[in-house]
Amino acid sequence: MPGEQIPFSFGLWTVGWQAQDPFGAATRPVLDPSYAVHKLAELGAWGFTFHDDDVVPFDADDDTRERALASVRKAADETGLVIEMLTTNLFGHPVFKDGALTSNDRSVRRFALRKVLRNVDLAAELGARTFVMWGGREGTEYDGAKDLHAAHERYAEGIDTVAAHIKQRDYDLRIALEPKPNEPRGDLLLPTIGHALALIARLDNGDIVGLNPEVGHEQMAGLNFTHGIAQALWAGKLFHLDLNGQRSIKYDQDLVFGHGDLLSAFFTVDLLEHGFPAGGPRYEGARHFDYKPSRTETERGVWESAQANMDTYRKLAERTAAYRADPRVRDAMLRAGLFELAEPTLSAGESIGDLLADRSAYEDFDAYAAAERDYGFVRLNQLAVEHLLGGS
Ligand code: 3MF
Ligand code: MG
Ligand code: MG
Ligand code: MG
Repeated sequence: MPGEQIPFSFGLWTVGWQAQDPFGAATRPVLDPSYAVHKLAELGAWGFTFHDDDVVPFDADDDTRERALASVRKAADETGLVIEMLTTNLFGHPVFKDGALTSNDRSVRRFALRKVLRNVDLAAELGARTFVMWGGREGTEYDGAKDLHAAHERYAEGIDTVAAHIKQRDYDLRIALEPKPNEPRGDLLLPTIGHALALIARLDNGDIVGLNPEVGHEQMAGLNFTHGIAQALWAGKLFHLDLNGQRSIKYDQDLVFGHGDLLSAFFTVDLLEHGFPAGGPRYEGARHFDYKPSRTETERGVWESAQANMDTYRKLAERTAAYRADPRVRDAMLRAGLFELAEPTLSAGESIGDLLADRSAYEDFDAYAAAERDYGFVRLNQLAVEHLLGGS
């Protein structure tokens, strides 16, 4: 990662979205991928990512594929932008209408796997270090429509096969699963970070499989994104990120980062840029945006919205740095007991027997006195709000 520069990257499908939605046609023309790469470079991005189908049409013959890829590769060379992640479109074509790796139709599952493996080879060739797998159509509208035990078996089989291929070819590549609770299916498999972590724990090749959590996806499930990525970090599984904005539990909005829950975005950036207060694992990957320029925007608004993601993130990086450095915040953190939590509950070498024998822990413990403790969490949060609003 470059020293001072925050490594921002964008999916080509974000700025390239033509803004078709379930109720209306596209409002913007096709954006040439290599043009988009040049524009992102001008705006100060560090890298970009794409689905196979973002660059190469689904039905393309080999020559067309080579030409399309050569043009994107040339754009990367000319701009110095890094192709840091690749992913596969397993949701757009009608063949995937009942899923890909978990389609009831075995021939579709085998086709999906081949599409992924081909794209894994491309990712390695282009030097990407992360391979994202979002199961956009792995799910159901009706609970009786799928054997849910078999579906999890097939999902694990599919991911394990991709991971085994990466190992067999000795690629420097890790898989990042992207959870999402629903949309486009009524219910998706691996709906949240926690569900995905539980599946990874049962894989044969889970050592190279982690997560690509998306802000809006967790918030669509009513969950706290910062808590989610904190658990993924704790588990050593935060391989990549999709940053965007979402306003509460509703359809997938894909707003600009910070245009949803701004205070939550403050603490997300605080964690990503400054780590846990008492130390611990840090996120080292790209600050990757997966958003959609609103349907109302022309090309001008597309680039304004791309810029807005980076500007907001940068401002939050500054404001959170000021928050961490503020002596009043330090005092409030001490009052809140933030650093006490890093101390193990049992002392070094203390046995369960020792704990049971420790009268001060129970028999002589004054629960009523401890209940009087003043944590001052509101004061701490108000200091965060003050910094978010521009200092005090
Ligand atoms: C959908 C998404 C996807 C994934 C993408 C990357 C189209 O809500 O977030 O974007 O991020 O497929 O794997
Ligand atoms: Mg999304
Ligand atoms: Mg995403
Ligand atoms: Mg989204």
